[in-house]
Amino acid sequence: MEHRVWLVLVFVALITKEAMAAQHVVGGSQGWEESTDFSSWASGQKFKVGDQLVFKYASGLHSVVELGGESAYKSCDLGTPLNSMNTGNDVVKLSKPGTHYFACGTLGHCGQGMKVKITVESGTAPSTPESSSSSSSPAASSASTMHKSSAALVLLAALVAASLININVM
Ligand SMILES: [Cu+2]
Repeated sequence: MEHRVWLVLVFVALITKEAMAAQHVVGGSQGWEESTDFSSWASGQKFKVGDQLVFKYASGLHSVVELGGESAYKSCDLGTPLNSMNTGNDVVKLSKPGTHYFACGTLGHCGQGMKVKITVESGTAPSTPESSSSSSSPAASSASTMHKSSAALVLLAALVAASLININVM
């Protein structure tokens, strides 16, 4: 009996972890391309701390440059990047909440719209829903729905666990 409870707990922990971290292929099936509409792609995603971005493109045609802030992003100023990558399969781990700015380093591409702004929610601390007052962040409302959906999943897993235990007892 004791063992079974532990197994169930491990199972629940695995499900929860799976729900917490995700990999986002930037631009979806179109990938990192001039023709992709990155703002609509990004608006359909939820980015959490621990998630990964994957930039997929033909190496040599494009590259990935991480920009320092909003103004560089708006003006496509690629002069002082935080990071740059060019393998064609570049993985970026979103290790902290906040906004990350990426653009293509190929001349002219950023100006053509080949850039994306990623807002990362602080989704790893579900026990502090109110205290994290990220002021004036538009992500605040979606962050709370995120917490709700993860809580629902944990609850579901707990219900499954409870039913397994009950069956075993009987
Ligand atoms: Cu490009």
